[in-house]
Amino acid sequence: MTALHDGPAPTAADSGANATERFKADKLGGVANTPKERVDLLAREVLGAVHDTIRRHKVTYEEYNALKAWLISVGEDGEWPLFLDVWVEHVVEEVATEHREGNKGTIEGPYYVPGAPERGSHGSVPMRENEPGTPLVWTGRVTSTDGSVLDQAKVELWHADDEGLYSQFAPGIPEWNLRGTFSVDAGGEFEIRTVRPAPYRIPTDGACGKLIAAAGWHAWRPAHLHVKVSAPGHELLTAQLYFPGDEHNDDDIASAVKPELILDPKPAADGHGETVVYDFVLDPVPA
Ligand code: MBD
Ligand code: FE
Repeated sequence: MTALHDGPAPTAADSGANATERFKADKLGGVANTPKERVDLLAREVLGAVHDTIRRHKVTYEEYNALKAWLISVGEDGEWPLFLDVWVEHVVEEVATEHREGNKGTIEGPYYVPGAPERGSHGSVPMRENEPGTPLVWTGRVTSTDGSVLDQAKVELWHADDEGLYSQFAPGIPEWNLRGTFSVDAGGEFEIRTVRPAPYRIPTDGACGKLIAAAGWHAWRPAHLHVKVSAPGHELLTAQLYFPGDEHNDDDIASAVKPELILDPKPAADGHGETVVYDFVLDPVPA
């Protein structure tokens, strides 16, 4: 595999620190006003589940201290965003979107950055010269659940490179590499040129990696494209698209694969890379 970045190797602490800063910058505004009754209910139930587990399995002081040490290291490594998005977010997403009739979504994960460069309705995602990976041309259309064309829709795309690394979270990659914002044309259609991402392995040198090793789990997510699809008067769709035959589609560490999100790419007519069609259907904001 071509190593495109020279300089330091990616570390859990680097990507964790960046993900933590990203979260503070983008999302902290929305967390202040949880009502006291909700905090009381949820905190009591979660702690009750912990207490039940301790009693049922007769958790020892050694185990309690191992947990304490590990929780401290999650913070020190900046891995709270990674930990929560890998092992908790999928259920929050399930509950938040269960009313929808349009496209299935899935988790956002820790590596979204708002404001990626605009590339029109037919264009290439920002990429390096000789960006490694199979070229992929993706065409699609955005409609509402009633079938009407959403000609003001936007598709934000971000994904890992052919080494499984994300720009802005691993060192030595151009800032907006493989991150772009696309509009649609008058027919609600877009055409995006990118490359296939590699499967993603969550960092093994941080706290989440320690948990995975200690529990005998694996650290893999299947290869995936992240998207946010928006249109006026419609609910924001956050999703990921997957590739058929990936061995981790059935045991994603982040439990974020749904059958409706698996693409069906075909070899390109010119013999160079692949083409794929995938459309989106957005739900109107409830009245
Ligand atoms: C990812 O790339 C990702 O999408 C998720 C959900 C968690 C960790 C890394
Ligand atoms: Fe991802």
